[in-house]
Amino acid sequence: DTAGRAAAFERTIAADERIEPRDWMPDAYRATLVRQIAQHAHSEIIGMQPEADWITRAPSLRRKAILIAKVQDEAGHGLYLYGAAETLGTSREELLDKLHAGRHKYSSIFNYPTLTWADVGAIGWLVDGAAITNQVPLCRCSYGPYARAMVRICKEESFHQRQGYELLHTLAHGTSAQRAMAQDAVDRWWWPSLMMFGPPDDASPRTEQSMAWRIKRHTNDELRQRFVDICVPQAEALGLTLPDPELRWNEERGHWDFGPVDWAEFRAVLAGEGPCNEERISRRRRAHAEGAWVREAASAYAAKHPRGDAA
Ligand code: FAQ
Repeated sequence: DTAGRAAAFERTIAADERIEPRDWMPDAYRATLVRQIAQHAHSEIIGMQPEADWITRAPSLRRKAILIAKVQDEAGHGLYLYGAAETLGTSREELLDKLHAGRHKYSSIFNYPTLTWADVGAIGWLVDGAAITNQVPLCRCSYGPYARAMVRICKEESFHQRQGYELLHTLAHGTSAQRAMAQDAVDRWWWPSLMMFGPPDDASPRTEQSMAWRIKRHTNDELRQRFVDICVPQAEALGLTLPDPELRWNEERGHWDFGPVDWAEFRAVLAGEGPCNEERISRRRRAHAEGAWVREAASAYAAKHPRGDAA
């Protein structure tokens, strides 16, 4: 009966064990996971666009090869995540339709433009850095398939983060024009990276329930603080500054204090008014339409070669 199954669900959560696809789960738990995993998956594939703009303009063959591999990894992350959402009974097609119709969110960060080559470095260092800080705790999320997808994604994200850091380090130690380009990129990406963690705790409607279900393990503000604490010494090592005059070590708290985030800007980006919202979604729709023949061919092939047939 439902009461018994609900009790079993609660026991599994309380024991810090994993919920698996065939287990009973409350409808709201399922809906929350689909929402978060879909938003995450969409972020991965929309997130390919800002950096892909620099593939043809990468300054060397080595940098080009690295960037192609990184952008390809993001596509892979999208696939793991759409796969995790499928285990909850929602098809990839349905989720993509909602993204294309503007009914699903993706991370605010990908609505900002990549103006120079140094932005590729700043994205790796800050955006991938923020993503890892947020995602490492998700490896212990209560839903098994999402937690397992996160383990693999985090390993690849760490590599991406090092890539960005190394790129920025090279620019920061190059000519004065290269140094200025690196600093300008960090100035533009810093605040939007802090927004990736979501609204402040007192304005985050989802946190409490998601923490109770052990989907989230920390609040948005806790992770944002952790990220700031990680970045301050890294910026120093890079020889770059973070664009916040209020950054100050707080001995009592044992953390870096930082200035106020512009939440009005965050809300505007979520409402579709960021610098690149329209461009990102129209390019995604176009890519999907242009890929229709690939999906058709793959389905036709699958129909001709039943499961288990060697390709
Ligand atoms: N952008 O109550 P909360 C990447 C929404 S990393 C847009 O705090 P929650 C890697 C939120 O969904 C980026 N929307 O919600 C990469 C909710 O919407 P709803 C993706 C945001 O879920 C790197 C509403 O605001 N990572 O892609 C944002 O408890 C480089 C209220 O917020 C993930 O998705 C935002 N920044 O906490 C790829 C991680 N923040 O549905 C390419 C998984 C909040 O109520 C290149 N997600 N919202 O209307 C999470 O950890 C959580 O969903 C949070 C939000 C922490 C993002």
